[in-house]
Formats: sequence, structure tokens, C-alpha cells
Amino acid sequence: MRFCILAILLTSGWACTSLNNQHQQETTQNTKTPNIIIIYADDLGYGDVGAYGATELATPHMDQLAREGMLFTNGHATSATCTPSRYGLLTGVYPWRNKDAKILPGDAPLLIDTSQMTLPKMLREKGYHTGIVGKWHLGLGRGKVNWNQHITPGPNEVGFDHSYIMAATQDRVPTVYIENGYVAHLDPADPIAVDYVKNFPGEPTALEHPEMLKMKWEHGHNNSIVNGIPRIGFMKGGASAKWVDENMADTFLVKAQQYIELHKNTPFFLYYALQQPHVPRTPHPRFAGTSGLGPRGDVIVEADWCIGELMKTLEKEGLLENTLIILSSDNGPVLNDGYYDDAVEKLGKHKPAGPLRGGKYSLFEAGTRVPFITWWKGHIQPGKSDALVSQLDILSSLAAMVGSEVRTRDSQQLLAVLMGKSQEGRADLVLEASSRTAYRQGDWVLIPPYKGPAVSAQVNIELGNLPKYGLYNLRDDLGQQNNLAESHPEKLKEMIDSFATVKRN
Ligand code: NG6
Ligand code: CA
Repeated sequence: MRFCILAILLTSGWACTSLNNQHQQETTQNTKTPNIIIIYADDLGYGDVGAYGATELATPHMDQLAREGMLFTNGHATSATCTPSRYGLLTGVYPWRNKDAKILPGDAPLLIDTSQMTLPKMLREKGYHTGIVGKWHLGLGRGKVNWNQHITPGPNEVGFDHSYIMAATQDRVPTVYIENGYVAHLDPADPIAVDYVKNFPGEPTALEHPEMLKMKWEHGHNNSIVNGIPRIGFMKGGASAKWVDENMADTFLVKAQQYIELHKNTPFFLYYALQQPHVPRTPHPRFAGTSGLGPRGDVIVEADWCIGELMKTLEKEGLLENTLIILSSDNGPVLNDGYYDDAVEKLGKHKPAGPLRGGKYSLFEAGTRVPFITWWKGHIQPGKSDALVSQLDILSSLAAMVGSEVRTRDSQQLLAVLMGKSQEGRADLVLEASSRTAYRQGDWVLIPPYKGPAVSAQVNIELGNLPKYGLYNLRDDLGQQNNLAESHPEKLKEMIDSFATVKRN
């Protein structure tokens, strides 16, 4: 009997230690391999978020992430347009190294080499389940895509276990969702055809049928009409598969929530690539008119709501303490990007670029300096960081976190910075806008001379095309108003030399 009690005590004691060990192991496991969600807005500007100074627009959920996490004042997208930025984010390689990394049409081939290292591949090697929901815009297939069959290669071939995407942009055909390489809800009897050069006989275009439009085009965007909205590119068929623009935010949100619920028991990486506030801006009727700034403001409010709903899902599933969130945007803001949608007329006092000069497409700061927030309950202490960081750095930094040796060419390991434990960011960064590059080092920015209009006639944004070198010191001149190239010849030379060295390497 005595023996028995002793045995029980011993056994239960052992069980207890074992449980403790297991718990400890799980805790270390969790602190090394939390779930990771990158929430990536499309064209959201530095000044579009309350936490970054917006006063005319309410973004309570983004603000909450900023308040409880690290807000980066010097966080950069890799490029001032979408495709190259996403390329940089997912590969950790500067897009200007790849001549094809430009805004892609909806029928472009896959831009990322399937043998190339990517963020989802690196995480998958470390046991993550990986998913993308939302905007892709990195090309699909190898050339002529047959949209009625398995569309490959695509996200699933560059590291994502699961994908639910739009191929390119909301304003480009094909206007359908693609789930793991198959067009969702496609009726084989009504096959899809896509062409970016010529229309299909008998299909209405915006040029010929303006009476069919519920949203008018201002520049470009005058090809096929889908859901009363004129698009870039021509498309035929696929009626049952076509998205309803006003439901897109809800659709992607639900897919993102389902992804989380399905994979809550493994570490997961979710790339939640929101389509807002890119054109065409089509808020759900619940949000139409809510911002007072027109549809552009409304879809930012809608995107913010989606983020709040996603957080609720994390809370409901008990994942709040175990999920690292990075919120950012693929490039800076634009008002008129090709449709008449009141973005300019109803802007009022709102400043989408905040204090920065330029916007989307621009080499000036507002092209690439974007909202950049990291959040991880209990692991990232609330704060603000002025460290220079790029979305390029996410790959190597997260690799370090999960214990992976992977480091890619241009991605710096800045985990401590992203976690708010160090202010030692990058020493320098190459900025890109439509294949033009500029160079940041410390507080200095060098913009080489480029031919081309100073201001884009289409989008009315200062592009950063200067007749001579531009040299700015952002410490005293965040708005880049004072070109110091002539008054600081030595600094100019030093910057030109450093830039040449960096681009050679
Ligand atoms: C431009 C489009 C613009 C937008 C952009 C891509 C025209 C005239 N303009 O070519 O509306 O779609 O491409 O934006 O067609 S991005 O955020 O995906 O880079
Ligand atoms: Ca974009």
C-alpha cells in the first residue's frame, strides 16, 4: 500500500514535471514561431491612418494596432507601385534587379522564379502553413493562360499552401477570384477569355457604351465593362465567376477568417492583401458615404473595419497572444487613379501623404514611405520607432525569429528593430518608382536626374523627375522642399559614390 502511494506520488510528480516541460517547450515554441499575419493595404498613404496623423478619417482598428504595437515612422515599401513592392516583400530582393518587375497586366506570366526563395517558402520549411488571401499582382502561368483550367504556376508554386486571390488589380481583368489555381464558381459552359490587346467581337467596351457605366473612367480604364465598371483589358465569358466589387472586402475577409480558423492549430502565415483603397473604390453599401471623403475614404473605413473583424476572429480563437501582425501598404496614396470617384472633390482637409511630398508613382518620400506597424501582444511593447526599415527586411528578420538560416540578397535581418528592441535600422535603402531609383542614407536622400514630367498629368502627383540631382535632408526637411545639391557639393558626391557602390553590389 505504502509502495503504491509512493508510486502514485512519484508518477504524478513525474507527470507534473513532464507537463511543465511540455508547457515550457510550447511557450518557447510559441515565442519563436507565432502565427504571422501580414495585412497589406493597396495604395494606403502615410497620412491615411489616424495613428499617422489623419484627423479627417477614423481608422480605430489600425490605430489600436499602432497604439499597442510599434509604429514605424520610417517604414518603406520597396517601390512606389504595386508589383515591384510585392516582389520585394515576398522575395527579399530589390525589384529593380528584375527588369520585369513593373506594374503587370492581368495576363502576365508569374514574375517570381519558382526556384527562388520566398517568405512563405522559408516559413513553410519551418513548419508553417502558408496562405494568401487578396491581391496577387505578381503574374500567373507561363505565358498564354487558359483561365478555364488549372492556372499554374502561381502563388501555390512559390510557397503558398493555400491561395484565394484576384489575379492582378480590381481594375484589371479577369475580374474573378482564383482559388488554388482554379477560377472560383466558373461554369465550364461559359468559359473565360482574356486579352490585353484586342476586344472580343460583340463584347461592349466603355469607349463604345458609356451608357452602361455606373462609374466613369477619367483616364485609361475604358476596355471591358464588368458590374457597370470599366476595366483595363478585355474579357469575355465567366459570368457566374465574376466578382461583385461591392462585396469584395467581405469576401476576402471571410476567406481570411476561414483560413485562420482552419489552421489555428499549426503555426500559420497569412498574407492578407487587402484591395483597398486602390481603384475602383467600391465600398459595400454599409460603408458608402460613411467617411464624408467620398469612396476613397469609405473604403479606408471599410478596410479598417475588416482589420477589426479579423482581430475579433483571433480573439475568438484564443490566438491574440500568439500572433505577430505586420500592417503596411504596397505604395503611397493617389487620388485620381483613372476614375471619377470624388476622391479629389471630397478630399477636404485630409492629407493622404501626411507631411510627405509626392505620392504613388513618385520618387519623393510619399511614394514608398507608408504606414508600417508591428504588433504582438506581450512580445512587442507599445512604442514608436524612427529606425529606417523596408518591407524587404521582413523575410530575413522573420527567418531569424523562426530559427531559419535563410537570408536573401537585399533583406536585412532587423528582427530586434521590428520587435521594438533596437532602434538600429538600415544604414541605407534604394527607393524605386516605376524603374527609377533614388538613394537614402541616414537622413539624406539623393534623387538622380530623370527625364519626364515633373508632375504626372494623369494623376497630378509630383513624380520626382528632376532636371538635376536632388539632395534632401529629411531630418530638417521631411517635405523635401530644399534641394541641397548645390549648397552641399561634398555630400552630393559622397551620396552619388555610395549609390553607385550599392547598385553594383
Ligand atoms: C496604372 C493604372 C492605375 C493602376 C496602376 C496599378 C491606368 C491609366 N492606370 O497603369 O489605375 O491600376 O496601374 O496600381 O491604367 S498598383 O497599385 O497595382 O501598382
Ligand atoms: Ca498599390
